Amino acid sequence: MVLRPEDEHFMAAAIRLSRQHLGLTSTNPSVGCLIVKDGVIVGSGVTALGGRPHAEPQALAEAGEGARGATAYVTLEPCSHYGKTPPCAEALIAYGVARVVISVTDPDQRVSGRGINMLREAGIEVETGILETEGRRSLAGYLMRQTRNRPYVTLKLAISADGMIGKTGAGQVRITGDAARAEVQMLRAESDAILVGIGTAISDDPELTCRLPGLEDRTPLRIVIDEQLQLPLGSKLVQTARKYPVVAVAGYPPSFDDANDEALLRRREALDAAGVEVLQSNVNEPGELLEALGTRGISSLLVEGGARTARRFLDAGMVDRILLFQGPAEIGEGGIESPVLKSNIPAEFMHVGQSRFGDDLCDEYERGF
Ligand code: AOF
Ligand code: ZN
Repeated sequence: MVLRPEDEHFMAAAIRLSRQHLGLTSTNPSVGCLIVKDGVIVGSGVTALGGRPHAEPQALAEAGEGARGATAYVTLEPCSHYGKTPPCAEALIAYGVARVVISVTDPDQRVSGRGINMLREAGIEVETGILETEGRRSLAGYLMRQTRNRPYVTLKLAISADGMIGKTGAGQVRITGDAARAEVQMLRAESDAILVGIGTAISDDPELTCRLPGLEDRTPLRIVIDEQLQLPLGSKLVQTARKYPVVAVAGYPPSFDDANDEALLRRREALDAAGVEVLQSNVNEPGELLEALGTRGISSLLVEGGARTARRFLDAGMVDRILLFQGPAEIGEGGIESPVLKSNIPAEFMHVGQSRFGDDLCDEYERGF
């Protein structure tokens, strides 16, 4: 591997660029590409909304003749297949790029090493694995869905100083401040779907939308685990279902209780009529739901609570990342205990960073895959 001092710098910039379209490229990954000539960025591209065009042809078009002899930095191995667009590797060759620096190789079976081979066979110098940890992080949803047919799951919890995530009967309790809340809205914008349990849906009556100015349309698919279909028709979720889709996940109805079945069926019809999609899945096996979501193209899921739902996902080994936001105030009497605290994060998770948002701290933990 022949690295240059500037390689990590430009790859970091390409990764930052790729994040702009996270959650907006559907089943395609959001890839960043920079064309650099004599230390100057002459072209840049990020996978377009909806997934096409890919990043490279856009960056190359901007660079034009400047691409000849230049270095291309790409967060994912350039594709080698004729899919809905021609191969990006071919475009890099045609524009006369001399060197391609890649962070992550593509697990897509149509590509997987072939992109790199095409470039090398054309005499282009190729380096891979640059800032791979960061690159994999930015592509986590895509990589998880490609390799395991399920979304990458982030569990987000806001915890008080005494380790509580809420207060019984108190509805939404303010645990973190405005800066942390804005960060959570950003996380929503970057996710394909967001999920809560029915307990939280009833007690908090959350909207689960992205309300950052200008990013309202980046509200993810909103999912409620609702075994008995108790989601109130007057809830904010149901009331906004026609604007921002909502899925209620019902369990499989017990066949031995006709009266219960009948009532469940009526609630299902009412939700249907209100524009809520009802999906059936074994709610005790989050893996089953995740597979269904993966199949419909969801590659990142944000689990926002409550305690029971978080536990279910953790116990099933279906959490890939934990974000613990810690506020400075105590909740005290009547508090609902957090399913995880800094002191008892499951052993397979590694602490990868801490950020501050106003008076709140956010600790981030990851499990490799
Ligand atoms: C790249 N650059 O910006 C992206 C890539 O259906 P298609 O033809 O668009 O191909 C989808 C595949 O292309 C996807 O699974 C992944 O392998 C690759 N995505 N490749 O060179 C990009 N988004
Ligand atoms: Zn491509």
